[in-house]
Amino acid sequence: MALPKKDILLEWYRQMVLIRRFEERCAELYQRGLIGGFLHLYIGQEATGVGAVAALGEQDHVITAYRDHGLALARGLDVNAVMAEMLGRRTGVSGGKGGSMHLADRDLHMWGGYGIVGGHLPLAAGIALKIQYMEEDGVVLAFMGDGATNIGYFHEALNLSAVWELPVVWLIENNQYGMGTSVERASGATELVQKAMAYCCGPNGRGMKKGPRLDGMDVAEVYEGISEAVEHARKHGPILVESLTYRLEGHSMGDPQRYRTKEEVESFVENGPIGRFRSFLCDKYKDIESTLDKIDDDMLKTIDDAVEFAENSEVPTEEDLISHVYVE
Ligand SMILES: Cc1ncc(C[n+]2csc(CCOP(=O)(O)OP(=O)(O)O)c2C)c(N)n1
Ligand SMILES: [Mg+2]
Repeated sequence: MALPKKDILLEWYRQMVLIRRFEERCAELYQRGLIGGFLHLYIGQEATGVGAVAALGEQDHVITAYRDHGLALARGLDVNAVMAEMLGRRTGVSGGKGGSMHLADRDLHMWGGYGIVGGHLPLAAGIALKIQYMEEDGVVLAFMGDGATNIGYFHEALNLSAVWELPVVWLIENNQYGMGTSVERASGATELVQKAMAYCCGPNGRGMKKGPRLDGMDVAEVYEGISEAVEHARKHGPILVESLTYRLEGHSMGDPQRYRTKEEVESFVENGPIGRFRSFLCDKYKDIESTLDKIDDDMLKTIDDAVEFAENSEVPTEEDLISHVYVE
């Protein structure tokens, strides 16, 4: 597959920097008590989210677990409204009632943000069943962590998607840990994409396709791999893909990280997705550095503006507490 044009590559760079700066600022706001509840950062995993979402069309759908800020921004949710949601404001994408783990937008087919590990996977199958039933063209891209592949919901959802030949790309973001437990300590199979084999090879070739293990730190490789997977899902049904990545911050804020060494984390910082893509762009295009610097500056300003917007927005009212309980 040919690499997309320069303006698209620059857009990927912009999105990855936007996500990184957004989350660094969220960490500060959390320390200051302006963001409450839990905060799970996506720092280190940006290439997986940006590359994978870039492979989708408008008709397609995204669903994920609680580590959802990067995917919401990559899917094009307004950065001001996402920041407002983080601060629990009325102008937030979920009216300030969802917060960090529930970033959703119906029009953009971004279904959120779920806190129960694996709990969103049957929902992904349900969205895909609706697409199939209504004879629509969409595909569901369902992100999950490595830890979620050990949960019952994962197996139920994958099984049904194979039986019904649903248009789903199941994407495991293998960041090597589920909270403080490494993949080796939690999963019988450590090459997680092998789990597709339990649901492949049905009658007449029906079933789950075992997809690739992608280098999740390389945005272009993820884009290419997920583009092919989306095409497969649209034509033939479900496919399981694994993206090998790394969470550079703790599981959530306040994680003492006793389960890994500083040296291990450092080795991934050096080879992080943004620096790596920046070097790639600088090698490929002469004189691009000033363009990248400008993007860096613009994203800082974008985040400043988003925080200002959020801080100046009102908090939900008492009436908001009981709104959106039933469909109106
Ligand atoms: C059913 C359930 N069990 C346990 C938890 C507590 N918990 C929250 S996150 C997490 C780890 C999940 O790891 P993984 O799926 O690899 O996602 P990551 O945090 O690495 O993105 C656990 C066990 C939960 N939220 N839901
Ligand atoms: Mg994990």
